[in-house]
Amino acid sequence: MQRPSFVAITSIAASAILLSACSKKEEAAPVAAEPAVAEAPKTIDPAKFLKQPLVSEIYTADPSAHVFNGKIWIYGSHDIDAPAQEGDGGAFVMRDYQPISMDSINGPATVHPVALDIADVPWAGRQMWAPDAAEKDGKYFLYFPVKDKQDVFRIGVAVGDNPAGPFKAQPEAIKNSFSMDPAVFKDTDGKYYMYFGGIWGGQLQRWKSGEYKADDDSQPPNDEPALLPFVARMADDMLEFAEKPKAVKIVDENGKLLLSSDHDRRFFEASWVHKYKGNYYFSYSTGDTHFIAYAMGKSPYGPFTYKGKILEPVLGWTNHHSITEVDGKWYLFYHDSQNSNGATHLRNIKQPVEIQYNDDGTIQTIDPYQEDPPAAPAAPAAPAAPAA
Ligand code: FUB
Repeated sequence: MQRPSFVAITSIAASAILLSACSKKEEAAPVAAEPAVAEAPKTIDPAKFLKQPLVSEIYTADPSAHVFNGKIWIYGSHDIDAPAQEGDGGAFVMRDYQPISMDSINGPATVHPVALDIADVPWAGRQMWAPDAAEKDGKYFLYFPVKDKQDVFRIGVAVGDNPAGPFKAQPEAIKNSFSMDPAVFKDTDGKYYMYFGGIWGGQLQRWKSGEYKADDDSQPPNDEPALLPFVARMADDMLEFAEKPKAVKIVDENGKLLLSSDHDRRFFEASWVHKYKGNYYFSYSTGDTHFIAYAMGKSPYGPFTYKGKILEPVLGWTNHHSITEVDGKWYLFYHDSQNSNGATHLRNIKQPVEIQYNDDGTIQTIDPYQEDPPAAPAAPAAPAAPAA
């Protein structure tokens, strides 16, 4: 199914109107040209979408789904409609987290009260982005990226006795943490690993030298390997890394690292790891090409070999997901901007969709639309406005 026109429409609306997520152009690698004129938001027929918004009373994004005590818990960003701030990804000005729970995969979803507010994180400056959570020995750990008071993304952890929170933030960020989009994976041997990182607005490029350089937003040249996400095993107390973070290699079928120019396949943000039939799957967003891609490996540290796409582009600039087993089936959780008619910074988590594995362990690509892309509606309409 082809949808060039719709992808173009959504990308245009997103990037032109909304100062898109992580939208800074790289120096070396080519990116799609941005339109000169902003288009009005489009009202899209709900029937076009494969799945509907999970909740609509608030804007939600970046779903990290887990099963805790037999219930599905989703930890995501809480998007708000507020003036964009300075810098790449400045439209994402989120300030708190509200977990969502479901008793069953097709059942209704409950939005819980604020479980962590930026005001209660002593070291935080601005922009609470995509979180994740983990459970160990009856305690719940909420991992979150936020810029510190020097405007550097760090990853924090807050602890609670209940999956709904409230969570109490540690007084400082996790030592040696940097960049954003933490995802915590529990291996079958009981060890936990955090994956993290994101380029452009996620600041990963500023750490190329191993130290933070605020004025270096360049990406590697086109013919050099792309920047890589990082992984670190968690300490027993789940509050710190047990080791120095290591780069996660994503390679092609010949074992070569994906190149900086390879925007269709290279890592951008939104790390997630799951394990199925003994294989580790590292999945991620390709950012400016808007795919959820995945790579397979034999160890939680990688290397991971690129295998393909799990999800085609959705409505809105960002694409961010998680993959979780519920009652013996595997589901993709993702978001788009259906409720705001395409506003990239006002997203909604969607109902989960079951993923299908092929016999060789590869995953079938999901199209987030029911049918061919909708034509632009005749008259632009104001975005729907759930309460922030
Ligand atoms: O929600 C803010 C940022 O947008 C996330 O951290 C990225 O993954 C992208 O979804």
